[in-house]
Amino acid sequence: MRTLILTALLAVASLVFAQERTAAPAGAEAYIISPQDGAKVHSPVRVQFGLKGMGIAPAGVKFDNSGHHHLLVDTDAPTDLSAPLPATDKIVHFGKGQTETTLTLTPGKHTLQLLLGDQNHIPHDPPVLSKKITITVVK
Ligand SMILES: [Cu+2]
Repeated sequence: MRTLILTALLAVASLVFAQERTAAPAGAEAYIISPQDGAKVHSPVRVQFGLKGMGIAPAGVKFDNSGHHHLLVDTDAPTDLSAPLPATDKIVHFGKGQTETTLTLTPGKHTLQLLLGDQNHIPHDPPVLSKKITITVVK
């Protein structure tokens, strides 16, 4: 009986939890327009963000089928996508709705990936995550 109640509670909790994530429309796609995967570039690097099937809205603004970009620099997306993305030097928020940035990077290989977040910086469901690209910064 106790197990049953616990199971029921967990089911309700997961439902509530799931509702906190904003749904992404089918076919939504984030992608890095430039630089291209495998490119050799000089720092500072201009990075341009692309988005298909959704619109850009600043953080804090609730608007259907929209979000703002986060650039993952030399890191993977967090495994728990139900929480707001932290703001670190490897997870850069573009909460004003920016669609490009300029990064200062050390020489060598770096990875870049885009992850869209909703008005609360929480990735959508399913997550709108670009392909991860690798670039090489040359001196
Ligand atoms: Cu954000």
